[in-house]
Parts: sequence; C-alpha cells; structure tokens
Amino acid sequence: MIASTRPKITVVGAGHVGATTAMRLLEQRVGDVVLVDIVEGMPQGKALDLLESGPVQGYDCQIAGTNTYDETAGSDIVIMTAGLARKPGMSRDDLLKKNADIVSGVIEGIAPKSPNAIIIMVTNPLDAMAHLAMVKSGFPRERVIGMAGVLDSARFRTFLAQELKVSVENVHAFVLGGHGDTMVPLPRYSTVSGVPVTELIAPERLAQIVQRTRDGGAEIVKLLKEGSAYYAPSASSVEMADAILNDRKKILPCAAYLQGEYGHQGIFLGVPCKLGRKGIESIFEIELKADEKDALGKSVKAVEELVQVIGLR
Ligand code: TXD
Repeated sequence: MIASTRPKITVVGAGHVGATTAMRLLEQRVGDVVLVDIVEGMPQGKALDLLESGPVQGYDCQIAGTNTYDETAGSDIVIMTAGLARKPGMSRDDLLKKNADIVSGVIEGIAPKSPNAIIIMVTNPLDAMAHLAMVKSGFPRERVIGMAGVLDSARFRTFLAQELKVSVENVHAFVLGGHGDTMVPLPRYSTVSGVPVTELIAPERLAQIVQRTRDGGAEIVKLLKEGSAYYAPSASSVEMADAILNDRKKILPCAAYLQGEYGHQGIFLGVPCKLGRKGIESIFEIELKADEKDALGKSVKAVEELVQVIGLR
C-alpha cells in the first residue's frame, strides 16, 4: 500500500455490504481502505481487484485486504459489516447471538489498534450491535454510530419519489426509531421541496408507503432468496463516512446512544444526528405527537429486549 495522508477507513467484513462499501469509498475518493475478513485470501483478492480498478476509474486511493488487525492500526473510521446476513424467513433478531459473538471479537481486536476511530456499525440487529460495540470498545457515544436511518429514509424517499413522479433529490424523509419492524417514519416531517407529503398523498396510500418502507429489508431478502440488501446499505454507510471525514455537519438519521434525548436513556435508537469530524456532534430533538411518542416507545421496547438477551441491560 502506498503511504498517503488520506483518511484511513477499515471495513470489517468483505462480504456483500463490506466489499460494496469499499468500492464506493474508493470511487468517491473518501480515503484509503483496509478490508478485513476471516476468510483467507478473500479480502486480499477483492482488495487487489478493486486496486486494479483504480486506473480505469481514475482513483489513487489505496486498498489492502487482510485477515488480521495489524494493518488496520490508526484508522480514522471503522465500518463494521462482519456478521451473518438474514436468510428468507429469518428475522433480524434471530441473528442476535451469533452476531454478538462476532461483534465482540472484532471490536475487542480492533479498538485498541485505532483508539481514536469512529465506529460505524452496520451488522444486525443494528441497534443492539451498536450498543455492544460501544461497550466493547469503551469509546464515547460520539464515536459509535449505527447505520440504519439513512437506509430506511432512502427507501422511504425512493417510494415517495416514485409515487409523486419527482426527483429523489427533492424528497426529504424523516425516520426515527429502531431498525426493523418498529421503525417510525414521520410523514409530517417528510417533504417534497418543502411541502409535507401529508399534503400530497392521501392518508391510506401514505400508510401503504410507510408499511413498504418498514418492510423494505424483507422485500429485498424475499427477492434475492439468499442474503440481504447491499447496494443501498453500502451507499448509506459511505454517506455517513464522508459526512464525518469531510466534517460536513450533515443531519442524518443515525442510531445513537440516548442520554435523555426523546425521553429515553441508555439505549441506541435512530434519531437525527449532526455528523462531523468528531462523529455525532449533536442530536436534534423535535416535538413528537402522542402517537409518534407511542411508536417510538414500542421501538425502544424492542431494542431493550435485544440488549437484555445479550446482557447489556
Ligand atoms: O441497515 C443495516 N444496518 C443493514 C445491516 C443493511 C444490510 C445488511 N445488514 C447486516 O450487515 C446484515 O444483516 C449482516 O449482519 C451484515 C453483513 O451483511 P452482508 O450482506 O455483507 O453479509 P455477507 O455477505 O455474508 O458478509 C459478511 C462477511 C462475510 O464475508 C464473513 O466471512 C465475514 O462477514 N465475517 C467476518 N469478518 C471478519 N471477522 C469476523 N469475525 C467475521 N465473521 C464473519
């Protein structure tokens, strides 16, 4: 790997999400990448293949593949995608214990080598795995961030843009809560060029779109039959990494460890966060209506059950 002053990003897990994330990081010139996996030769092979794309794509960003953590030392960001993906009929929660073992091992190995890194968690079940990563790394909450809301709102935006036949760029969506069946899309804060979608789409139709958003992950699992989504998940992870490394102060929905925000304490939950070079620089609180508060409360319960199973609460 040619030494450089570019940011260093470790991607753990060189599977569907991890390899695609690495590709996007290079193509968008976000930084140099170290790709880690337990399968011998696989991360090395994918990294070399991606390095050889540089002359054609016109990037000088470097990438190396490895089966150990030595080369990850001094990373600015660690994007954690290692774990098992859902199979058809398997809920995110079924993955809990297996992925908890994987996350514990990886974070305990990697955090001491990159003590100043910001961790972006991707492994499911997302909110519980982010909590575990924070505990195992000992990092402050600003530096452990879960990727889910960017993906969930990207799905919501896609469906809204399709429905209204407008550019996705004009559609902003707001999604709170846990990643999963209890996510809380907020239609009244979701807008097309500033106009709330509640004024543009009839309530019954909007409810269908909200439901499709909630089931967005499962819809893809069902079609693929093996494995789960990875193009939109990788795009979402890279948007977060780019917002952090380029200190963009972007407001993105991320899973963050709440310390009283939205009336909840000691739990990871999807909320709007300002992402900059320090990681989560602030959490935005908005007023929720009673039914939205209830929905968020259900989300908290679902996440709490998971963290209890892995002994974090
Ligand atoms: O919104 C979100 N947060 C998500 C989460 C969106 C999409 C996928 N989401 C979850 O990401 C999914 O449920 C899984 O838990 C992870 C990874 O999904 P992916 O589709 O990339 O799974 P793959 O293709 O099976 O890749 C996982 C890789 C695979 O190559 C394993 O060999 C590797 O992880 N793996 C490890 N690498 C390093 N270290 C350890 N211990 C390890 N264990 C497995």
